[in-house]
Amino acid sequence: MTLTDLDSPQRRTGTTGTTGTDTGTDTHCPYCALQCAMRLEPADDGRLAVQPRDFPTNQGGLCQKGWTAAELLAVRDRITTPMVRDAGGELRAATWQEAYERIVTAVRAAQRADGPDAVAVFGGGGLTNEKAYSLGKFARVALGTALIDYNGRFCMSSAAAAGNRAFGLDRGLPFPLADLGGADAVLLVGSNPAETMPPMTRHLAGARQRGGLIVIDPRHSATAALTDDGAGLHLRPLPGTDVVLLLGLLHAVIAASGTDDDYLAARVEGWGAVAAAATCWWPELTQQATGVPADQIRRAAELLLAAAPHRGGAGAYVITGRGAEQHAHGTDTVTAAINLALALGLPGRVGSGYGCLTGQGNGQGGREHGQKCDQLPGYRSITDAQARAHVAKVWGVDPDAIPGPGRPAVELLDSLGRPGGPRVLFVHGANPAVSAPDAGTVRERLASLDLLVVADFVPSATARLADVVLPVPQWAEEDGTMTSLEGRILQRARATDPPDGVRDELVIWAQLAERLGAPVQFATDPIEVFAELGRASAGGRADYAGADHERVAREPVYWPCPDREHSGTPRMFLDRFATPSGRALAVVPSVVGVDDDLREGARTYLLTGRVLRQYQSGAQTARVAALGRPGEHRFAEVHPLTAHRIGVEDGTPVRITSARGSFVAPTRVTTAVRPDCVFVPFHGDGDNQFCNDLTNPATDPVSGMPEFKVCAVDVSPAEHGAGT
Ligand SMILES: Nc1nc2c(c(=O)[nH]1)N[C@H]1C(S)=C(S)[C@@H](COP(=O)(O)OP(=O)(O)OC[C@H]3O[C@@H](n4cnc5c(=O)[nH]c(N)nc54)[C@H](O)[C@@H]3O)O[C@H]1N2
Ligand SMILES: Nc1nc2c(c(=O)[nH]1)N[C@H]1C(S)=C(S)[C@@H](COP(=O)(O)OP(=O)(O)OC[C@H]3O[C@@H](n4cnc5c(=O)[nH]c(N)nc54)[C@H](O)[C@@H]3O)O[C@H]1N2
Ligand code: SF4
Ligand SMILES: [Mo]
Repeated sequence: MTLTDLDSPQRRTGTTGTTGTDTGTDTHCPYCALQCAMRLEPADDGRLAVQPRDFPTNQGGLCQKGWTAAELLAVRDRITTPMVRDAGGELRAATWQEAYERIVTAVRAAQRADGPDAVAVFGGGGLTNEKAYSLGKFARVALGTALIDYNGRFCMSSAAAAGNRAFGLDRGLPFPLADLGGADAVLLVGSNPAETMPPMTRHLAGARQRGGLIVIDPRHSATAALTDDGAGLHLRPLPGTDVVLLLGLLHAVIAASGTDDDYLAARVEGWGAVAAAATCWWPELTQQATGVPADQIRRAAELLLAAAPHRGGAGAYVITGRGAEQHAHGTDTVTAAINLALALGLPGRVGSGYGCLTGQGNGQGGREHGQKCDQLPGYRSITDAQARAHVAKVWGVDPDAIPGPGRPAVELLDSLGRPGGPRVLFVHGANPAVSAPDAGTVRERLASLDLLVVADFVPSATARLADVVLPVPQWAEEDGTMTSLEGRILQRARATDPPDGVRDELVIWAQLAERLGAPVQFATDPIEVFAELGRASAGGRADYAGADHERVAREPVYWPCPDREHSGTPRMFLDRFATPSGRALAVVPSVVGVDDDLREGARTYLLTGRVLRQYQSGAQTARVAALGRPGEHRFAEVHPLTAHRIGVEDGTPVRITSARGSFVAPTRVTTAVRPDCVFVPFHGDGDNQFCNDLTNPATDPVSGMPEFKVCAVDVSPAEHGAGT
């Protein structure tokens, strides 16, 4: 097929031969970063059926989302034709030719009037490595814009920032997940894998058996419940006080003369100032600030110490999740968690470590190949002259033609359609109308654009606002690679043909690039794109040069893997960290409270997070009948004392109001939340649940990550006006 052959059917690559057979295809789940291994087998009804597959991360397990994933391929409202908004304001079916013409005309007009940055791109952490890479190149080379960022900014960006600062490199888990199984203690800070990565909890069994699972969460989450009955400890801080709690834990370790001083002397810089910063946080003061009893703080420190390698323990891990990170000072909180791990001599040791649990399917790879506004492929910096020269050579362009850094997601979304801001936006693999903070304002910004282009396979809330919708294949209908939470590159093989009418995004970008007069051609075969990505990443921090589709299907390949002979790097930092000195950098964290804090008229904290059977905005999982009835995942967890105070019972609708918006949901009375908090899942319910209309767009100064996890709200019975 030539690039100009516009209305021909979707290019067919066929399965790669390494995993696809008549009886099934080995692949991985379409959803989260655990990337559980599965096999898709033809079923009697002509559809595909999911079978779990043994793999080190999921050990043959799948959660309900994985089990039902094949239903996604048959959703009733699948988009199979391009759509454009007509003069009457309705979306109607169109040809590819017409859709492309609309796009090219609008891009040219906007850029003629306002320059290259009149057009912006918003990507996603679920895109394959090949697509993440091509999208970054499309933005910089074909559109010539600096303005690209993605929904991964909402995800683990504070952990990435803290990891880069401390270790000189960010790989979510710098060790295989299965290593956790041998540890005596695992500290989970703001992470709820029992709901968000259920098969992962198998790796916590060892720590639980030895009484060493410690969970820090204001809620008695399903994961906190795993610490019950002597399996460990649940520490329940006031939201947003984790940084103090972690300083208090460090204080207790120091007070017990428990720091690994040989390790600190040999492998860490800046320790003196960090130790000094912890001196004032003795457990009783920490209790006052966080609400966690001092004896629990001491007990947690003892558990960690007993597990630490320098004390003869079998090993310990400190792991952060979104509860620690999604705050206006989440980078500080993760830094405090890393400091605690350094004190115990954990990072860079076999059987111990610090890591963050990446979230989206390709949350790891998606953040390495150029979707971030300040980044080029291979985790290179866009401001580094050498990196620009290297990537420019691979792309066949002049280094000066590559734009500079753009704006991080929250700032980018807020600038849409404003004077001097972008007037055209491309969205590929995200649903910000539901998932961005202060989503009501984001929907207004999206509506104010000259042209919103959304590529998706379902009519997500964002797609429904679009002027042009481009239908794309999904997960099992395309070849590509994903990088899992442990930095392992996986093949996601094509198991079935996409419906007629949809077009692969690699083809879409190539065709648009050609129409926009891009100086170079874009490859459309995922194997070719992966090879190009390998060359672009060569010598960078996330070096994929030694990997290819066939190799990753055959054997474990963890990056960095600089050449074919290299065996990859399952465990990092064993000899040195990736900082210039080779030593980890201990940084003093600031202690800053919640940005939108409690006050008269807003006396309760709204916490947000996830439930087991829904994924993200719900664009995909709300369409899978087996995952619940409509409305089932819309609820507000309210403590019995709060319920009594405001006069509601189980099932009564409550109105939750923040400075930005309001949201109604049935009450679920439970002691799982603290009396000063309510918890709401942020998932869209058939795309019409906007709990993010309430959340605070304040961002972390280092990472740009927004404070999704906590803001001040008023809670009242829905039928009344203002509440207490
Ligand atoms: N079922 C399901 N699984 C998923 C996803 C999904 O949407 N649904 N999404 C995937 C993605 S992209 C991600 S990022 C991961 C997220 O995985 P997790 O980080 O495990 O998920 P969350 O529910 O967002 O947040 C975890 C916990 O943080 C707690 N929390 C809230 N505020 C605070 C605080 O101030 N301090 C502390 N310590 N904890 C706090 C919440 O009570 C919650 O239990 O899950 C992945 N897996
Ligand atoms: N209040 C609150 N808000 C949050 C969070 C929270 O904890 N609390 N968590 C945040 C986090 S961690 C995350 S990761 C974000 C995620 O937020 P979203 O960006 O909303 O994530 P998804 O729902 O996965 O949206 C992905 C969209 O891309 C489509 N899609 C999937 N694969 C492809 C593909 O290959 N190509 C294209 N073009 N489309 C594809 C899907 O159908 C879906 O519509 O939400 C954030 N928002
Ligand atoms: S845990 Fe994640 S990868 Fe595994 S089956 Fe569930 S959603 Fe899929
Ligand atoms: Mo995420």
